[in-house]
Amino acid sequence: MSVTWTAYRTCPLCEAGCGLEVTVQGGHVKRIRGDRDDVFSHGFICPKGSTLKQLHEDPDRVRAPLVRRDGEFVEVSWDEAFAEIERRLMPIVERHGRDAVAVYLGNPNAHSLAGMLYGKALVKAVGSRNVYTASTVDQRPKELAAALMFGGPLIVPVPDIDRTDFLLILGANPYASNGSLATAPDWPGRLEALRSRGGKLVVVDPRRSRTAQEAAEWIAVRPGSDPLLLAAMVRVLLDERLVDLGDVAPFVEGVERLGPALAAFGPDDVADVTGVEAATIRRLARELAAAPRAAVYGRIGTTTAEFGTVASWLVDVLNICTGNLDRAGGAMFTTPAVAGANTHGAPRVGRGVRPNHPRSRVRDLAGTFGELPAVCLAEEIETPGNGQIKALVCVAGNPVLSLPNGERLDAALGSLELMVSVDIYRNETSRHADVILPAPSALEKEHYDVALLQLAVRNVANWSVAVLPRPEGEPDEWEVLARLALIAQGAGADAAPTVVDDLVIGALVNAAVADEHGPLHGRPADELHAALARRTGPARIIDFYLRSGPYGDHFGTNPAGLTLDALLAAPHGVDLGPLQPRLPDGLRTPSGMVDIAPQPILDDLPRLEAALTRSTEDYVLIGRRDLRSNNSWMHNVEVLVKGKPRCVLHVHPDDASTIGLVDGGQAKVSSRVGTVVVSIEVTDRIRRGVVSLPHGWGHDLPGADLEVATRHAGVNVNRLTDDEMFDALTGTAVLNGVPVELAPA
Ligand SMILES: Nc1nc2c(c(=O)[nH]1)N[C@H]1C(S)=C(S)[C@@H](COP(=O)(O)OP(=O)(O)OC[C@H]3O[C@@H](n4cnc5c(=O)[nH]c(N)nc54)[C@H](O)[C@@H]3O)O[C@H]1N2
Ligand SMILES: Nc1nc2c(c(=O)[nH]1)N[C@H]1C(S)=C(S)[C@@H](COP(=O)(O)OP(=O)(O)OC[C@H]3O[C@@H](n4cnc5c(=O)[nH]c(N)nc54)[C@H](O)[C@@H]3O)O[C@H]1N2
Ligand code: SF4
Ligand SMILES: [Mo]
Repeated sequence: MSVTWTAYRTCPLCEAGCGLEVTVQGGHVKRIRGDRDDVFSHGFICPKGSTLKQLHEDPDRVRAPLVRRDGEFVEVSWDEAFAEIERRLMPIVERHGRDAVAVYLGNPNAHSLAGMLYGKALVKAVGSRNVYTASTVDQRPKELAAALMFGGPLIVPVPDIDRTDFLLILGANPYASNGSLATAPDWPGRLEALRSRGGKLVVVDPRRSRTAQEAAEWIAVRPGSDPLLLAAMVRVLLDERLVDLGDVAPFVEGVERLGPALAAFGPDDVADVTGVEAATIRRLARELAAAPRAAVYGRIGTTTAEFGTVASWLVDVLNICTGNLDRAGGAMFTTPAVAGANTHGAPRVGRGVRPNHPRSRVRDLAGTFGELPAVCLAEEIETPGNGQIKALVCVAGNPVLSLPNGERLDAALGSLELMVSVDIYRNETSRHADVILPAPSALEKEHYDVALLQLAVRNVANWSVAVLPRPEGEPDEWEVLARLALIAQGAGADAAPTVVDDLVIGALVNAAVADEHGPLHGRPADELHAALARRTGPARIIDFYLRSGPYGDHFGTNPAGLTLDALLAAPHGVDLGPLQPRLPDGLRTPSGMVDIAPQPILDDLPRLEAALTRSTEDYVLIGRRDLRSNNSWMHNVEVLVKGKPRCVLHVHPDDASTIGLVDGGQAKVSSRVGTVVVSIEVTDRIRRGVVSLPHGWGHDLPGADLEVATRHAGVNVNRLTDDEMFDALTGTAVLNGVPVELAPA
């Protein structure tokens, strides 16, 4: 007899965090559908959500540690795998120092308890300056702008899309991506609701994306020129005396510096380069100022671009100047239940950002928040000298497909003395590993969206239990990271992962007890530890975060408050209400004010001014996402890749006829760093002079073990993107707006 039961959990695949209803029968997943009772997603699900079943059952998923012996991967026990790592890693540390060991943390770390709660401990234990993450091919410019303006990389205002009247989106396509740095299940439904309550959506994108198609207005900006468009809009507000800071006025400093800083960027100055008429820019600025409640929101198209930080800054300058910061229907700050960046510590007190730190060894590029730009990874491996990378620990990352100049990086990874991958697949990147340590499948893990719920458009809390048990003897992913940390620290391959767990919780408890402004100030640490003692691992940490957070039970002093037990009793999540104004107390800048004109960003404006006179004759390449892809790693799921190939180059009909490209034919696309040959789709859904190719494809490399993906290989667009193109302030890669040459193939 097989028992049937239903589990409710949050989908960990993208930032939307939809609630799933998982039916399990006889230990197997029978069906996954949207959880209609989920407090945030109300049953919404995209085509990827139900494929957690296929991912779990994928025969290619790595299920036991693999060690490379004589060029072949062989399965070994966990103890053997860790012993192998210790045996090979420690001599590298001894001979070359800690900087010889690099860490790369990929995107799924932001979606996992292991990555969020123990990733830092691993990085600290390795003790190297060579720390890289997917953030520098993604949102880092927004994080730097937020840190300078509001006091922390995660103190990012999110568009209050459920209550706004006017939403200006630049470089995001939530109909495909389901949103990013603005957590909301069912973006499409929320945008439709905006429209039906009479609101207006305007989309700025070189492509007529699905989101642009649904908008009242599509503005086909030239790639990379968003900051010019945004600067000109600010100029219109200033020139026409439309600036009105609203309730946050007393907490904003530096407004008087905007005018002089942006003098060169009037609508007439930027019209040619942006491809947007001056009259349109003026009208947009006026509409934004006139809307009762409005929000400006920029994403990947604005951050992975040459002036990513300037563009990210200007998005919020517009929000502030139109009185929309921190008000309902504007751009607001979440009050997360767990690990909020500004829900503990002294209000309006912060340490500031350390600019231009650390510096990379080879090119002397600026790092951010203790990380080096991912565009430096290949050269730091290739270039001999003190500090050269000899070993790499790659956790949940696929840099061969996700970083610019992928071919160079592919070769560089092949030259390492040691590479360890913590991954669920032997793919384009982990095929270079000497040891692959598998993470459990998502269904075998507990979950809480520690990072993404900090950026949610509503305050919610939701804990997910593991749906399926881990096979006997298989460690959880946090234990894998903890054991790696212990090895790197010199504690040995046999040290118990609980040592790291105890250190992590101990540090959190101590900090909370010492926090004069927190609810646990002065409480005996022992008492708190005793109250948490029923649990270990991520569950204990989340319990602590919940209980010490803004809605918590504060270990007894607020008995009705949140605890992990309370979330366990609420499998569809707990709704904590719409976003509330957070200023000024939520600020963590050294001045205690919003810095609307941070000097490091103003210092980058001469570079932007130089771009005003730049030639616009080159063809430029941009990316795009598809609802059924998830970066590089879900192409081994048949139901998601079947049908028409999606890795095709979009070309405007006029450009196609000029170059001699035909729909369904092939194009040779070349950039400074490489060439690919790819199928063409001729479409007017893209502006002239721009071509688009999605990332995450190119599954034709030998040594990977991806049966389905190999049959739908596509090409790696990052063989065209250039590791010498980056946002000056953060080193973030330019993945949109790469000059290319096109020819029929
Ligand atoms: N040209 C271009 N390039 C881009 C982008 C673009 O728009 N254009 N986007 C960029 C962005 S936004 C991002 S975030 C990066 C992503 O860059 P990466 O994070 O480097 O790459 P992913 O494709 O997300 O690969 C995730 C890896 O984690 C593995 N994995 C999946 N689940 C788990 C898990 O639970 N545990 C572990 N240990 N491993 C797991 C997968 O098998 C895969 O190898 O790509 C960037 N690259
Ligand atoms: N289905 C699916 N969902 C995903 C992912 C995925 O791979 N697949 N990846 C996840 C990740 S890691 C992230 S970071 C988010 C990203 O989420 P989004 O930022 O919404 O990502 P995209 O869908 O790529 O939308 C970016 C848009 O920017 C446009 N664009 C390109 N260049 C420019 C430019 O210079 N200016 C302007 N204004 N627009 C430009 C592109 O045409 C595209 O429509 O999505 C997440 N969700
Ligand atoms: S939108 Fe994102 S979170 Fe929701 S089901 Fe799809 S992949 Fe999962
Ligand atoms: Mo991303």
